Amino acid sequence: MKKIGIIMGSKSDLPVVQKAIDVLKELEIPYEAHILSAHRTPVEAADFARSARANGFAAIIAFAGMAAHLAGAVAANTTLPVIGVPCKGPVFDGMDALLSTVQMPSGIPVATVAVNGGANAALLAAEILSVGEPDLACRLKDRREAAASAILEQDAQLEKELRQS
Ligand code: RP5
Repeated sequence: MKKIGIIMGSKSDLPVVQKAIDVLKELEIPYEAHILSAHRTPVEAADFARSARANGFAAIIAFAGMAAHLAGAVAANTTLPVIGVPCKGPVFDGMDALLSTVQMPSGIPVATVAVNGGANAALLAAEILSVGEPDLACRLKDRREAAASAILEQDAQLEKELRQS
């Protein structure tokens, strides 16, 4: 199976990145995670993106906060799918990173998920990978069904509690 690349602009993004790692591990998807910044290590970030396809990656998830141009800078250097995760910063509650990540000019797409949306980014990467991986497609279906069952159980429990109160 091909790998998912995870890159974060700073180690301070790790709590959001961890949500993605947890999902990839649960789905048994190989991944590599690196700290690579579009402004602090621009050469290394571009090198990673340029060699990603040849290095066996299927998609890249880029996490960054503030003036978050990491996902766009990576997307500029690869034709692999790039998923951007805007991370909440100290001043604008993540709105700065959201707009910086989602508002890519035409021609270089970045599939942007919610602010701090690490889990959904990993699920989207898994769905991309599952096109050529039937076993992974089954694991994704099972996960959806388990999540739906949990909600239906909660619903039944809530109904019971409300009847008793
Ligand atoms: C971005 O700046 C990083 O992705 C991080 O979210 C933010 C702040 O970085 P640190 O100052 O915490 O290293 O490049």
